[in-house]
Amino acid sequence: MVNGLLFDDCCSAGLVIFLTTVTSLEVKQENMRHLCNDTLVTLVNGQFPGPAVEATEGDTVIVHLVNESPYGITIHWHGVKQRLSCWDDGAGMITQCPIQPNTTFTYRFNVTGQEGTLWWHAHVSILRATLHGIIIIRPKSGSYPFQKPHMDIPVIIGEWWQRDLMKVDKNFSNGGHFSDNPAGATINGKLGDLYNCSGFVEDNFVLNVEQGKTYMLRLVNAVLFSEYYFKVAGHKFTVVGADANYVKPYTTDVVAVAPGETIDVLMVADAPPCRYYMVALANQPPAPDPQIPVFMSRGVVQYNNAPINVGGNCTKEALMPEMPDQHDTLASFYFHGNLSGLPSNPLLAQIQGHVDEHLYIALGKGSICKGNKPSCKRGGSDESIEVAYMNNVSFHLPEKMSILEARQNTKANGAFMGVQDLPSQPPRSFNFTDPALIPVVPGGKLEELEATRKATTMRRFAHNAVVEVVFQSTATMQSDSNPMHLHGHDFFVLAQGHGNYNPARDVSGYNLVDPALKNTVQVPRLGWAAIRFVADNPGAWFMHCHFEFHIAMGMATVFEVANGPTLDETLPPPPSDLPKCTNMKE
Ligand SMILES: *[C@@H]1O[C@H](CO)[C@@H](O)[C@H](O)[C@H]1NC(C)=O
Ligand SMILES: *[C@@H]1O[C@H](CO)[C@@H](O)[C@H](O)[C@H]1NC(C)=O
Ligand SMILES: *[C@@H]1O[C@H](CO)[C@@H](O)[C@H](O)[C@H]1NC(C)=O
Ligand SMILES: *[C@@H]1O[C@H](CO)[C@@H](O)[C@H](O)[C@H]1NC(C)=O
Ligand SMILES: *[C@@H]1O[C@H](CO)[C@@H](O)[C@H](O)[C@H]1NC(C)=O
Ligand SMILES: *[C@@H]1O[C@H](CO)[C@@H](O)[C@H](O)[C@H]1NC(C)=O
Ligand SMILES: *[C@@H]1O[C@H](CO)[C@@H](O)[C@H](O)[C@H]1NC(C)=O
Ligand SMILES: *[C@@H]1O[C@H](CO)[C@@H](O)[C@H](O)[C@H]1NC(C)=O
Ligand SMILES: *[C@@H]1O[C@H](CO)[C@@H](O)[C@H](O)[C@H]1NC(C)=O
Ligand SMILES: [Cu+2]
Repeated sequence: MVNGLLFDDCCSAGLVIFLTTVTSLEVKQENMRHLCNDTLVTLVNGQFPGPAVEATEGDTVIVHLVNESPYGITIHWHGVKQRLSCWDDGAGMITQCPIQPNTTFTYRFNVTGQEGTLWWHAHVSILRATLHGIIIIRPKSGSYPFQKPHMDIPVIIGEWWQRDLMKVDKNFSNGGHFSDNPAGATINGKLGDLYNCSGFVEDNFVLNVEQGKTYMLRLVNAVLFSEYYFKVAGHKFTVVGADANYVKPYTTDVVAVAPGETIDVLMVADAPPCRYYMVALANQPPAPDPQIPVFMSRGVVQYNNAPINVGGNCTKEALMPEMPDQHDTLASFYFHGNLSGLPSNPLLAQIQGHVDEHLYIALGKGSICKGNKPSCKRGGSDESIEVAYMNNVSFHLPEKMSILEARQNTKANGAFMGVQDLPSQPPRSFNFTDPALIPVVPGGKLEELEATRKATTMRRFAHNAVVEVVFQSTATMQSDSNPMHLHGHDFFVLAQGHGNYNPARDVSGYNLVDPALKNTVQVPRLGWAAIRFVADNPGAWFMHCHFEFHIAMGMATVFEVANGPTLDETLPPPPSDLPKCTNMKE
């Protein structure tokens, strides 16, 4: 058994984990100085981004979380399948109550049957802006389905916020405020030289490369808001993995990575030995959607033997890549459309045949009256607030007990805590993707959002049920895309399209041969995406949009998966030190 600290040359101290490792993450508030301002932020082990968790497939990971922050915290291991360990999933009020200030909790889980890049982040909730880090799972055999890269490089795209995030969260929960924006974008915690103040220029992330060598860039989008395009001037990528699943190698010069997604690419250092910018640029739908500032961070790829100043064939300035337009969302559509999986996955046969459950989920926005009043003024009035919904129900996070604890306390099929069924389809069909329905911000016409309601919703699936979900983005949610994330399972992405989903036309286009396996699907703006998975992991699994303001506004539900007939298909009882809601002081 070996464990130790390793400083990889790119960013932060990592924890190397073989077999079993006990490691500590200490959550604390500290000041960090950027853009001429000290900002109080919540960090793990004083680092932004937080430390890497590095493991080998099949390992058991044990993490002691010490919470010295003033907030209740949970940590979600994003994309870790958590087979039979739903209690350790770290979804606040879904699988546990928060770890209270000055208390600790130990997460234990296995990383079995997955290889590649995942990440961890706080799941209560907005604090994940600074509480996140990469998870790297390397193959046990040491061999990849492609030539072993010379080096692994985490590339974590983040945002730097100079606001009180708890207040921002409150604003989101009360309908969203377009003034609540980050101060800038970051690559591995660095804002880069596009950001400066009073003559002081922010540091770039610098990647030193050796000519002829192949680097695996492990991209993580950890931001609260936007999908990002990523390019390196003068270089191409071969996409080899997404969400800790290998994909059929796909060559491109631009990567699109949505919040919650991870993309692994190989980059050969085969350009003349100069300096090249790597750029992360946020995209956004065009007007009439309300516009936020352009967020762009850049780092530098520097060849070891490159002359720093003029000399040889290099220009003085590093070369800038030509980025897609910030309003060009088609580049994302094509990038995601070109991802396909390796056809060897054993679950593939199961989803090719009979489907047990069909869900068609419209992702939209409505309004509710404040203070439970039966009627009120809408259309931007103070009497109502805007909320996001799935099939016209906006998710209400339980307050007294976690869903999983309630499940444990209830007999097999009993109802609990007034949890309602998420409808299988939108209660009323309308032209979901008609741009005329895009609510326009103040200054234009007032928002006219229909009434909706808030409830804690769930769908219950029999053990091993084959589930199909079609997500429909709607114009009521502005014309945003929606990165939908499921806990506890990977799913196959069968198809995506623009406009309204139409089964008579679209089912025949499903890819049942080599679909990509993911935990997050980017549902295109004014479009749809279809997924299937086998509900084989008992527990209560959060399913939500990974845009922070959408989840804060209620775009979420829970998928409950029944225990199977045998012990190794049954969720064990909770760990004895699990923070119980009954012990919480509010
Ligand atoms: C950052 O500091 C500058 C100079 O002190 C100040 O003008 C600016 O308002 C600050 N920005 C934020 C977001 O606090
Ligand atoms: C995780 O792996 C360990 C070691 O193989 C095993 O003892 C344990 O039961 C596994 N845990 C789960 C939840 O499968
Ligand atoms: C946590 O402990 C520290 C140090 O003992 C103390 O200053 C702080 O008030 C405690 N926080 C809470 C929320 O109890
Ligand atoms: C929250 O909304 C209020 C009211 O619109 C606004 O004044 C404030 O700047 C917003 N953000 C924060 C962090 O409070
Ligand atoms: C500061 O940033 C602005 C805007 O990106 C840029 O025009 C200017 O040249 C920068 N100044 C320095 C000193 O880098
Ligand atoms: C500079 O470019 C020329 C012509 O492309 C090439 O022959 C030469 O090897 C290059 N020199 C360096 C140092 O890369
Ligand atoms: C793959 O990308 C190419 C070029 O961007 C695009 O023309 C094509 O439609 C994409 N394929 C899919 C299935 O999306
Ligand atoms: C939905 O709206 C779009 C855009 O206005 C329009 O092109 C399309 O025909 C409409 N579809 C239906 C079924 O009315
Ligand atoms: C949503 O439900 C409300 C009642 O809660 C109803 O008034 C409204 O018409 C429904 N809207 C849609 C789009 O189904
Ligand atoms: Cu969303």
